Amino acid sequence: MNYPKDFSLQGKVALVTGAAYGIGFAIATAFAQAGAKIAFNCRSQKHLDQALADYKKLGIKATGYISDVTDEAQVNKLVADIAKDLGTIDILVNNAGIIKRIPMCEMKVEDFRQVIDIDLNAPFIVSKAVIPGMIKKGHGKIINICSMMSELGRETVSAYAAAKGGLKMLTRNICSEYGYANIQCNGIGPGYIATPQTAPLRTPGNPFNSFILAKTPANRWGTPEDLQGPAVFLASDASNFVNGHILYVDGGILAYIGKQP
Ligand code: NAP
Ligand code: GCO
Repeated sequence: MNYPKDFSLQGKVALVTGAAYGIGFAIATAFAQAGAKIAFNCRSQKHLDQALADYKKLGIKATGYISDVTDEAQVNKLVADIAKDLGTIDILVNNAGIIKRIPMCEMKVEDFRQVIDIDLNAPFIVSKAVIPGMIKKGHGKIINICSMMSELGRETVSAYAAAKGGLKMLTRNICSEYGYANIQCNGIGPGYIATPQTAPLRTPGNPFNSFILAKTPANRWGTPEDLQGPAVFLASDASNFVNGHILYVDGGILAYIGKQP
C-alpha cells in the first residue's frame, strides 16, 4: 500500500447529494479535506446559500446546485453541469433522504411513495446518470447512505425501512453489474446520528433518547463527523477491492442486545 496517497482524493470530482447540512455536509467536507472537488445539491435555495457560506467558513470551495434527486431530467442536467464546471464525477454519495414517522396503517400511500421515491428511486436515478461517465473514465466510487433500518424495523418507519432495505440490495446489485468496470459500490449504514432528521427524537425528556443510548455500546448519539473517515476510505483507492459491502458506523448497535434496564 502507498500510504497516505491511497487514502487521498486529490483531483477527484465528488457529488454528494443532499449535502447542504447534516451527514452529507460532513462527508463533503471530509472529501474536500482529502483533496476532492466538491459538488452538492439540494432543493431549497435558502439551504443552498447557507451551505455555500458554511463551506466557505471552513475554507472549502463547494459548487452547489438546486436539483431534486427524484426528477430524472433535473438529475441528468445536474450531472452535465458538474461535468462542465468541475469534470466527470469520480465519486457519488447518494445521501439525500427523508423519513416520515407514521404508523403504517395510518400512513397515506402518497407519503409511503414519497419516501420510497427519495430514499430508493433517487439513488437509482442518480447512479444511472453517473455510471456511464465512470465507465468511460475507467473507475468510480458509489457510496449509498443506508441505515440501521437496512437491517432492522421499528414502529412508524415502514416506508423508510423498505427504502433503506432496498438501497442495501441496490448497492449489492450495482457492485455485481459494474464491478467489471472498476466501479466499487458500497453502503454506509449510520447508527443514530445527531442531525436535523433525528432532532424530533432527541427532544429533552424524550424516552427514545434513553432508549437509543441503552441500545448503543458507545452510549452516545453519533455525530456526522463519525462518518467522515469511513466515507473517505470507501471513496479512496484504499478500498478498491471492497465492493458490495455495507459498512455500519453505529457505535455497535447492531452487535448489542441492549443495556439491561
Ligand atoms: P437531513 O439532515 O434531513 O438532510 C437531508 C438532506 O437531503 C438535506 O440537505 C435536504 O435538503 C436533502 N434532500 C432531501 N430530499 C431531497 C431531494 N428530493 N432532492 C435533493 N435533496 C434532497 O438528513 P441526515 O440526517 O443528514 O441524513 C442524510 C442521509 O443519511 C439520509 O439518507 C438519511 O436517511 C441517512 N441516515 C441518517 C441517519 C441519522 O441518524 N441522521 C442515520 C442513518 C441514515 P433540501 O431539503 O433542501 O432538499
Ligand atoms: C428513526 C431514525 C432512524 C435513523 C437512522 C438509523 O426514526 O428510527 O430516524 O431511522 O434516521 O436511519 O440508522
